[in-house]
Amino acid sequence: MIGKISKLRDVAVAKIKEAGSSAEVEELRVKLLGKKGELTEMLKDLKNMAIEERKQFGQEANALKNELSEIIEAKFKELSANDVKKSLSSGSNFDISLPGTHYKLGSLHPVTIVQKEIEKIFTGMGFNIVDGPEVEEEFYNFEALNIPKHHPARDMQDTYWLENGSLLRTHTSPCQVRAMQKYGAPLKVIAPGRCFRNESTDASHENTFFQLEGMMIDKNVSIANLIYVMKLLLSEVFQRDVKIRLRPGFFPFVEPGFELDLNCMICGGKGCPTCKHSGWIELLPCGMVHPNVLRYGGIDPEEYTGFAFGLGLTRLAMMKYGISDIRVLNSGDLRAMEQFSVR
Ligand code: FA5
Repeated sequence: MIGKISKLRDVAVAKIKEAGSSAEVEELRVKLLGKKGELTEMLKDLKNMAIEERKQFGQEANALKNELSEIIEAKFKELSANDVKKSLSSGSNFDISLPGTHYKLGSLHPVTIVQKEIEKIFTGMGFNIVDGPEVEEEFYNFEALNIPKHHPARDMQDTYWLENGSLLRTHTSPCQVRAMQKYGAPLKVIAPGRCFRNESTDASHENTFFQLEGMMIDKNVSIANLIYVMKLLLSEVFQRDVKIRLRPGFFPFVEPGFELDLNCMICGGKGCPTCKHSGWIELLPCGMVHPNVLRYGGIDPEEYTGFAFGLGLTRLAMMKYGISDIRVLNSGDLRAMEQFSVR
């Protein structure tokens, strides 16, 4: 039996050496080592052998299996290297050493990248992410935010009305009331989303842009909590200290209300078209939730207080990535978008 093995070895090694193509080598591999291959067939005789002979035959057969596998592998490599050389020297147009066709993967939009970063920061603080409809009811966009019909505050947000009386939401603040009604207090939510205003566009205004609403309601929530969270948000997004200014701001749904402006990162505060030559970008209005709004949300203002903010997400992306004109972000121009590519 041992003689059979060495005979098989000699024949197999010679045939593998002679093989001229990968297909031939593969055929030999199957013929020798495959399930019905010659070596496998030989091993079937093991059961009829005496113990001593079985041990020796088993060892020899295993060693041959390993040796042939290695020789076959080396032959495959040798043939494929030869194929490349042949193709390069034959003058053929087909160069198999060229890399394959490269299919471009898409990349995330800068606003989406910043949105995801902020979602991570807030979910880390125990906030939930909620959503609201872009086609909104007048009640949620205005009334429930303490802006009754015919109130001059409605003029601050020129609105696209639909024929059925609904509107394209002008801000993400309607999500505040929807979240309060759905989840009650205590509440910690953020609501990123698209907003629409009938505005003429310029370097920092679009008619379609993104905001990210935030709201925290609990017992004893104060302005100190609000300022802490605003500072944390900005330092996490920019990963450095940024210059801001806080000033009083009027929004009927908060009292007191603030405007939080960011020192313009396009011009470093010197003044440019992006900041309308003021050196500051209106970014993060915020305030303590008005008792009427809490009531609309079904929450008792005697028991709970809260803060809310409405971050200009598109403007934040502009500042973070140094994009001086907001219109680039809605342009669909891949040359601009791909620069921020994070997949
Ligand atoms: C509001 O929309 C309020 N709902 C924000 C708020 C929420 C205040 C909660 C208090 C409490 P304002 O109209 O200022 O506020 O818009 C908020 C931010 O959205 C602005 O600071 C700005 O960064 C961004 N923004 C507003 N209009 C546009 C626009 N046309 N294009 C791009 N960004 C805009």
